[in-house]
Amino acid sequence: MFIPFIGLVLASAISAAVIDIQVSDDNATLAFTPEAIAANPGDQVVYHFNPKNHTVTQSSFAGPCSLKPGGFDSGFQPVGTDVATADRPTFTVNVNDTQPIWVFCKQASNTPNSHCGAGMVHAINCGADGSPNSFTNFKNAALAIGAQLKANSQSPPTSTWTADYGTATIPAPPTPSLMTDTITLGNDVWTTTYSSYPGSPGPTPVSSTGNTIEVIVGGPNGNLSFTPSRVSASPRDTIKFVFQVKNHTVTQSSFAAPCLPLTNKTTGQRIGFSSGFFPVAANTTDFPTWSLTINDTSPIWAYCGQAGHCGSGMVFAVNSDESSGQTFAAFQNLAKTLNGTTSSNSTSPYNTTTSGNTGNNGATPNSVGGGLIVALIAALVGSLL
Ligand SMILES: *[C@@H]1O[C@H](CO)[C@@H](O)[C@H](O)[C@H]1NC(C)=O
Ligand SMILES: *[C@@H]1O[C@H](CO)[C@@H](O)[C@H](O)[C@H]1NC(C)=O
Ligand SMILES: *[C@@H]1O[C@H](CO)[C@@H](O)[C@H](O)[C@H]1NC(C)=O
Ligand SMILES: *[C@@H]1O[C@H](CO)[C@@H](O)[C@H](O)[C@H]1NC(C)=O
Ligand SMILES: *[C@@H]1O[C@H](CO)[C@@H](O)[C@H](O)[C@H]1NC(C)=O
Ligand SMILES: *[C@@H]1O[C@H](CO)[C@@H](O)[C@H](O)[C@H]1NC(C)=O
Ligand SMILES: *[C@@H]1O[C@H](CO)[C@@H](O)[C@H](O)[C@H]1NC(C)=O
Ligand SMILES: *[C@@H]1O[C@H](CO)[C@@H](O)[C@H](O)[C@H]1NC(C)=O
Ligand SMILES: *[C@@H]1O[C@H](CO)[C@@H](O)[C@H](O)[C@H]1NC(C)=O
Ligand SMILES: *[C@@H]1O[C@H](CO)[C@@H](O)[C@H](O)[C@H]1NC(C)=O
Ligand SMILES: *[C@H]1O[C@@H](CO)[C@H](O)[C@@H](O)[C@@H]1NC(C)=O
Repeated sequence: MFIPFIGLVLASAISAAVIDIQVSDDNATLAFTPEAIAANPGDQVVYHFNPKNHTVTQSSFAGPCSLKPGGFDSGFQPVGTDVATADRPTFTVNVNDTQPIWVFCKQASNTPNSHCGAGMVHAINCGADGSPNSFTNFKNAALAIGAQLKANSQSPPTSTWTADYGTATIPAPPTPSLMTDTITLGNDVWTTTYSSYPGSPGPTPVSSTGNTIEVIVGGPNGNLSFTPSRVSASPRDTIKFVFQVKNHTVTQSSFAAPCLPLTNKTTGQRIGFSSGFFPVAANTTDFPTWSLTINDTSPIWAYCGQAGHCGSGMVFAVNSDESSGQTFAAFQNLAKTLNGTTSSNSTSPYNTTTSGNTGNNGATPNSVGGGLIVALIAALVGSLL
């Protein structure tokens, strides 16, 4: 009865391996070497700390640069350049199963100098290349967080945000956190990296086609609104705009320029969506529609391009972060302030500025994140075809 038990212990002791990982190197490279390994239950992974001041900290696939609740953490291990290799500290992780283990260095966390954001991450038993939880996807998510942290740090302090035209100060944009998720929908499994804002929906589509959300554009008695004027929508949802009598559009803008088409600040090219004009005669009963697919959870701002409509408050938002200063109401007030007939004299919710300012705040961190997200979504859509 005892003999098989001893046999088992011996077998596992013989097969257990010790796997050495270098944490940085004598050139202060921000990397673990090797970056990704496979290990069997019972194996020991020994991390060797090299000069500078690093950590071996467990994270999760969804949050590559954050301590996983209950996860392991070596703490900071400062090593002088004069310390001999044999005297450098180590940290050992015992592998208990074949589940993936995600690791990062937490030095300078949440700053533009984040080691994790520079790609200093490591994985044990991650998915194979091409699979949703591959090391490549994990490291790219960490690098995206680093890029976002750098972009955020370049944004001016709150007091200097101004509208792109006119003379109004505006609330600072919300700071998104980049999240990575593995999404399963039927037989499709993929990863997505997305900007998460407080109150924004998650990246999980309700189905491969999403929900349809109906929005009335205009309405009886010369109604100059979108109804509802703010919606929450998940990726793959469709917003179906139903055009009422008159001649409206739904055209994408930005918070800082509420009544102008969204453009690329560098090239001046229009990059946003627009329905174009939908003239609807007074006796119409069958109202034309125009649909927009939602690709991510970042805030989307839009307006009606018909003369005078935007300035009277005919604006629309998807997934605006209502816990930030950039709420739907603030956006609508800004449109009225900048394009309304009473703009120059009306009491604005924002202080108007008289000093010459650069008005160059359109290069928001959002646009950096947004471009990235669009690219990832495009890749996702492509992979599903
Ligand atoms: C450090 O960099 C030098 C020069 O690029 C290279 O020759 C050397 O192999 C590197 N050392 C390590 C430990 O990577
Ligand atoms: C190592 O880094 C941590 C976090 O930045 C810091 O608090 C600590 O003082 C550093 N240790 C040394 C010896 O530089
Ligand atoms: C393996 O199990 C031991 C004992 O429960 C635990 O201390 C250790 O943290 C586990 N390893 C990992 C990677 O979770
Ligand atoms: C809003 O005002 C700006 C600046 O005067 C102007 O360029 C823009 O065309 C206006 N937008 C609309 C929809 O009237
Ligand atoms: C704007 O255009 C430049 C040059 O083509 C491009 O590199 C950049 O990614 C664009 N930005 C956005 C937000 O589309
Ligand atoms: C709709 O409005 C646009 C812009 O004002 C105008 O060019 C177009 O002629 C209008 N269409 C109709 C049928 O009134
Ligand atoms: C709608 O009214 C216009 C004139 O205002 C008329 O020319 C047109 O025939 C009417 N259409 C329908 C479907 O009744
Ligand atoms: C989502 O992507 C599609 C296809 O690229 C594009 O036509 C659409 O305008 C995008 N939606 C938004 C809200 O940008
Ligand atoms: C509005 O401002 C203009 C100058 O910008 C001024 O001439 C006009 O008297 C003001 N109107 C009111 C009602 O204050
Ligand atoms: C607006 O101006 C008043 C008086 O100059 C100042 O006390 C207040 O802080 C300003 N508000 C903002 C949001 O800048
Ligand atoms: C347009 O007007 C607003 C108020 O100004 C109402 O809240 C909306 O319900 C109305 N929309 C429609 C389609 O009539």
